Formats: sequence, C-alpha cells, structure tokens
Amino acid sequence: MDGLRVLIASTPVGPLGSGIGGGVELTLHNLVYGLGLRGHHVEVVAPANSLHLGERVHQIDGALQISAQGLGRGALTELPAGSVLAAMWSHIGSLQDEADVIINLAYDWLPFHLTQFFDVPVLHVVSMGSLSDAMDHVITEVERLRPGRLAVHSAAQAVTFPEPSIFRVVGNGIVVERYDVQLTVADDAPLGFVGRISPEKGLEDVAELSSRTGKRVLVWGKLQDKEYWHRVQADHPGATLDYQGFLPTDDLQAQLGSCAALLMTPKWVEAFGNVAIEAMAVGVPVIAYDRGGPAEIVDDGVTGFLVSPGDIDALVEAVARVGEIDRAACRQRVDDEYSSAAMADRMLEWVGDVLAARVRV
Ligand code: HBI
Repeated sequence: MDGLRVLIASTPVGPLGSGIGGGVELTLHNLVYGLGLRGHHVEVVAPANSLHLGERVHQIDGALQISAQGLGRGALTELPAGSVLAAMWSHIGSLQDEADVIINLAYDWLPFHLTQFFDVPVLHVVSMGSLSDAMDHVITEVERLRPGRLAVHSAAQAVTFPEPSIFRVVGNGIVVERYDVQLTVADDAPLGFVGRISPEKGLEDVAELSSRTGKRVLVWGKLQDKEYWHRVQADHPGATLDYQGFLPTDDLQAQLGSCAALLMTPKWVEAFGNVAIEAMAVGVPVIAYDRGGPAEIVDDGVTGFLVSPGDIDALVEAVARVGEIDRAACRQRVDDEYSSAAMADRMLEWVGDVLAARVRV
C-alpha cells in the first residue's frame, strides 16, 4: 500500500511529552516514525500542549480524562465537563474524509463505541490488560460489530480479557536509532529500575534485592506516589535506591546503558514493558518476573533472565549470573523484533487485512 493517510488518536490523560500517558507516548512516537519511514502520511490528534511530532499534531483543548488504572472492575464510564476525549473524537469525525485509517491508542469507552459510526476503519491498540467490566464490554462489542479491529501488545495482555482470541498481537517498538548500545560496563556497575513509581510496579522487591546484595539501584521514572516511595525506603533501610528523575528518552538511554541489568518486578500483568526493549537496545540484560509482557520479550538466558514472581532469592541468583549474557545479543534482538520498521510492518499487515476485508464486504 503506498502513501496511506493515517490518523492516530492519542490518550486523553495528558499531553504528549508530559509522561502521564506512559507507554502510550512511546508507542505513538514509534508509530509516527515507523509509518513515516514506510512512506505513509501520519497525523496525530492529542490534548493541547502536546509536543509536536510527525507531520502534524492536532492540539485539542478540553478537560483531561482521569486514568483508568486503579478504578476497579465496576467503574462507570465517566467524562468530565468539556471532556478533551469527546472533543478529540469530534475533531477526528471532521477529519475522517481525509484519512484512510484511524488508529486509536486511548483506553477509554468513547472511541470503541464510536467505531461502528465511522466509514473510515478505526483500529484500536489496547494498551493495558482488562481493568473494568465496562471497558471489557465495549471492546467485545467492537469485535461483534466490526471484526478484526482490536490489537494488544502481548499475548499476556490478551488473556486478561474474557475473549483473548479477538485480539491481534502486534508487539511494540522503539525508535532504535535513538539508542546507543553500550557493550561493556564497570565491574561494580549499578542495577537499573525504570517505571512510574507506583505500587503496581513492585519497587519494594527491588529494594529488598538491594538490601540483600548491597547493589546500588538507579531509579528513573515519574514519582507518581510519593507516599509509596517513602514507605519503600523506610521498609528497606539497607537498600541503596538512587532516584534519577523522569528523563526524556535521549538522556535515559545514555544513563541506562551503564547498568549491569534492568530489574522488572511488577505486581500486575505488565501489558508489554517498553522499558525491557529500551534496556536491551542499549545492551542491558533484563531480569524480570516470568509474567506478562516482559516474559514474552526476555529470552531467558540469552537477553536476560526470567524468575518466578516474588522470588527474591531467584532475583539475587539472576543478578549474580548477569555477566553470562552477551550484551550485543540484547541489542540484536531489538533490531530484529522491536525496531520502528518491524513494528510498522506488523501494523501495516493488520491495516492491509482490514482494508482488504472491507473490499470483500
Ligand atoms: N487511562 N482513561 C485512560 N485512558 C488512557 O488512554 C490511559 C489511561 N491510563 C494509563 C494509560 N492510558 C497509559 O499510560 C497506559 O496505557 C500505558
């Protein structure tokens, strides 16, 4: 397919560049770059005050959506007065005649419900696991009314939903050109932890590991839950956790590359775990709990180690073995599987299937 006109709808929880959108921001940057590489025209619709990227960002004013995380299974669908989500989709409606395909990245009820009313195909990349009955229902309705429009980043994410088979697994990707691989590190190189500092990320297990091994851990990410951060420190006085702030990708990748390994100890089913591919891109092996997206990214013994969730002894043992991992193999895996081009090709295969199905109808 030559020169598709692709419209990407961002998350309504925060402007691009604020970090509030978490992994969705990285996914969006990568899609814009990868689809552009493949000669397609990409425009983005996002909340006002977003960073500019791609050919054009339509900046939409309105009240930000609260995060769906932590709302609970029975959460009702709610929109604030002057909702930016509603305004984004009104705007997308006005643009639809100039688009060949619309890709939604928001984990919110409205875009899924509106799918049936658009002539232009709306495709959804579902960015988290199942969180509420209302979202599960509206997602399943899309499959009933417009089959083949749903994707997830990992099989682990799909199985959290009532009907896993309705999702295409597209993985994810990063702009590998922005990551410089570091093939050697100091013998006393620190460990790394990257992620929003919030209970579901399981920082307490990293603190326990640091206490037991005396290893220093550099911590990057948005300090989302200050009370949690202080509680983890208080509960583990022997830990050495050095907070490095929430850094833009270019700075993060340069510092992350000096680590001996990245630790991923999530308490929940991590949908994908972009940080795992970012670490491998700079040559850093990943030590992760054998669950969720990271378990599909880490090749145990080749690009890192997978340990049973919550098993601190196994974490300690894996850290001791990290010198066995070939750091060049970590980068190679990202170049092969998780580059912008590889992700764009998976997305374009999906778009091609959807457009071909429409022709047959
Ligand atoms: N919450 N309501 C809502 N909508 C989103 O798009 C959303 C969210 N919470 C978190 C989030 N997106 C992203 O940080 C994750 O999907 C990665």
